[in-house]
Amino acid sequence: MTTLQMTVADMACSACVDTITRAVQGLDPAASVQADPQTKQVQVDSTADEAAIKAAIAAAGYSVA
Ligand SMILES: [Cu+2]
Repeated sequence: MTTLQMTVADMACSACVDTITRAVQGLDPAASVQADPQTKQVQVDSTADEAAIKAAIAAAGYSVA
């Protein structure tokens, strides 16, 4: 299990959080996602590859750094 901390600057509301959570859990159903639209920080605990998680979030329409 790896903990990743990312910045998703265009995450603006709880619907964005839901979209991002679903995108990550589509990759790894066991992933834990904590996302805060205020700070733009997303923390993911997952066994999935970092690049794959970032790609899934990007595919959902968000820019991830
Ligand atoms: Cu939103």
